[in-house]
Amino acid sequence: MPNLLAHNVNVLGSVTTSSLSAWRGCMVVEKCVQPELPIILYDMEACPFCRRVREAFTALHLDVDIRPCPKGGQRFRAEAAEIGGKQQFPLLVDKNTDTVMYESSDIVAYLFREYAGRSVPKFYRGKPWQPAVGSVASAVSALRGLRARVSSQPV
Ligand SMILES: N[C@@H](CCC(=O)N[C@@H](CS)C(=O)NCC(=O)O)C(=O)O
Repeated sequence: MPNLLAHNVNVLGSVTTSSLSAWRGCMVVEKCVQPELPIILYDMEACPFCRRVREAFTALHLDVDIRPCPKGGQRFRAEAAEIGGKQQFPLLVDKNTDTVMYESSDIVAYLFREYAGRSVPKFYRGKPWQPAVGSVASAVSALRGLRARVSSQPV
C-alpha cells in the first residue's frame, strides 16, 4: 500500500512537471533523417536548460545519446569538462558536424536548423520565465536526477 501511494504521488508530480513545461516534448514537430553518428548530450536531469534541449530532441524525433551528469556524478562529468572545457550542462557534441556547444538556446536553434532546416517553432523558443518555471517543475519532481546516488552496476 505505501508503494502504491508513493507511485501515485510520483505520477502526480510527473504530470505537474509536464504541465509546468506546457507538455513540450510530447509531440513530434518535424521528423528528421537520423544523422550517421549519434548526437551526444551531456545532461542534468533536473536542469531546466537541459530539459529544453531534451524537448527539442523529442520534437525533432532525433535519436540522442544522453550522458547523465548529476552533481557528484563520476561517470561522465570529467569527460564533459575535457571536451567542452567546463562543467556546464547542457553540452552538445555532434560529431557529424564537428560541433561542441553550450547554451540551451543555441543548441535548440542548432538542432532545428541543422536537422529540420528551419528556425525554432514559436512553441519551442526560449521565454524569459522558463528557467524559473522549469526550476519549479524540477522541484515538483523532487529534484530527482540533480545529484548522483549510489547504484549497483548491471551484471
Ligand atoms: N545559460 C546556460 C545555463 C546552463 C546552466 O546554468 N546549467 C547549470 C545546471 S541548471 C549547470 O551546468 N551547473 C553546473 C553544475 O551543476 O555543475 C544554458 O542556457 O544552457
